[in-house]
Amino acid sequence: MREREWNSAFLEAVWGLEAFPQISERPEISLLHQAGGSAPQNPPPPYFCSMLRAADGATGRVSMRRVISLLVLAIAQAAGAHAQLGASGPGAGGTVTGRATVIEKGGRKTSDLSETVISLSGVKGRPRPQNVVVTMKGKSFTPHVVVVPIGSTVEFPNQDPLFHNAFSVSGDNRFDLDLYKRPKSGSHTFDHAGVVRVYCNIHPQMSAIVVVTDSGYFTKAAADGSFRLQGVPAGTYTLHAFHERGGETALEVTVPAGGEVTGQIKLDASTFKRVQHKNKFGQDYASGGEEY
Ligand SMILES: [Cu+2]
Repeated sequence: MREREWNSAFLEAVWGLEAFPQISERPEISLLHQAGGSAPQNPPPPYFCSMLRAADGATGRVSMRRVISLLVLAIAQAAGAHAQLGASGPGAGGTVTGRATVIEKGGRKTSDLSETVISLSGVKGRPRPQNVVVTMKGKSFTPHVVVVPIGSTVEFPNQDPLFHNAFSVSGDNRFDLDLYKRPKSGSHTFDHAGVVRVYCNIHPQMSAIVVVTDSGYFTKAAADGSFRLQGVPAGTYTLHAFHERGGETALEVTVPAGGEVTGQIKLDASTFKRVQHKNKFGQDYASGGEEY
C-alpha cells in the first residue's frame, strides 16, 4: 500500500473520514493554525497546533503529504487526550464564542465578569479530571469560583494559623472536611455535575463555589464577559452560564464542523439578595462565628 493510501486508511479507521484528499479543504485545518490566541482551560492538544505551525515555518507551504504525515503522527500522540475530551471527529472541531452580561439593580451592567462560568454539556466522552487548589487564607477561600470537569479533585489547604473547615450540602456533591489549620490540607473529589457551594463551618463569611461540568469544554469568562471554547466536536449541545448573583442560564448551540457559533448570554442579578447560609447542621451560625 502506498503511503498516502495507508494514511488515508488509518485516518478513516480512527476518525471515520471519507475520501481523505478532501482534508486539505477542511476548514479545521485553518482553525488549527489560528488556535492559541486566548487560552481556554482546555485548549485543543498543543501538538496539533505546534506541529502544523512548525511545518509552515519550515517550508513556507505545507504539502499534502506532509500534512498527512503530521496528522497521523499527531493523532497517534493525541489519541488518549482526545478520547478523554470526548472529541468524536478530527482534532480541530469547532468553536463556541460569545459574551456574557450580568444586569445589576437599576439596570447597571456588572463591570467584572471574570467569575462567570461558561460550559458545554452533552458532549460525548468523559472529560479528564483535574486537580485544583482553593486556598483558605485570611478567612476566605481563594479563588472564590472555580470550574472543574466531573471527577476532579479540589484541595483546600489551610494557610491560616487557625482552624478552618470546608463543607458543602449541595446535593450529591455534599462533603465535610475535618477542622484543620496551617499547614494541613484536605481534599474532595467531585463526582456529580452541578454548582457546589462550599463554606467553612466556623466562619460564616467564608464561601466558595465549585462548578462541576460534565464535559471538558468550560472556561471562566474574561472580565468583559467574552469567552471562547475551542476544539469542540461538531454537534448540538447546551451552553451553560453561571454567575453567583446572576444565577444560571442555558441555551442550545449547534457547533458546525470546523466553524464557529456565537452565543450571547444575559444573566439577571437585579433581584439578587444575599441570604446568610446555614452551618453544616442546617443551623444559624453563632453570632460572629466561633474561634477555635
Ligand atoms: Cu474558617
